[in-house]
Amino acid sequence: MPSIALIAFSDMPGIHTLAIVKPDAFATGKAGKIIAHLEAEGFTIKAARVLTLSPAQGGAFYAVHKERPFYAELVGFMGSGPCMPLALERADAVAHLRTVIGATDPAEAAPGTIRKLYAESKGKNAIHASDSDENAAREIGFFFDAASLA
Ligand code: 3AN
Repeated sequence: MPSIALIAFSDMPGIHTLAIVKPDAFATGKAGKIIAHLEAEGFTIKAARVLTLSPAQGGAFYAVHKERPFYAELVGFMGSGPCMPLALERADAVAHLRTVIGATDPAEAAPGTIRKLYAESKGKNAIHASDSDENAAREIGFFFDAASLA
């Protein structure tokens, strides 16, 4: 259950979202470029951490994909090295970040998007982004408590 402060943080409609710089981006030294790209798009970093997800953490975060054929691959990949969850703030945060990251498959991502620039495959696709305000609140609460949100 999120704390009262976290609910207040996440309740301002549309201005918060969660990104995760994925392990492939860390492995290829692209994390800094991706963060710079996000800042250039007007996102402010409200909280950040670097961690390697345990199988339990990865499984819980992606529980919504439990029935998908790539679930085990996804959880294994997300726990294969460090990743960086970022709580981000900007007007129209969820929709704008989805546009900035591009399509799931980098081969289909629009030119200039993060996945087109830095991702290599549907699985190793450099960055996660929340897909709704509701999921943004849940996902921010998954990684950050109220005290760690600026
Ligand atoms: P998105 O991240 O663009 O919202 P989703 O929600 O369809 O995409 O998938 C969640 C994550 O699952 C993706 N970011 C990607 O890492 C992984 N994924 C999706 N499709 C595949 C696939 N066919 N093979 C391996 N991993 C996949």
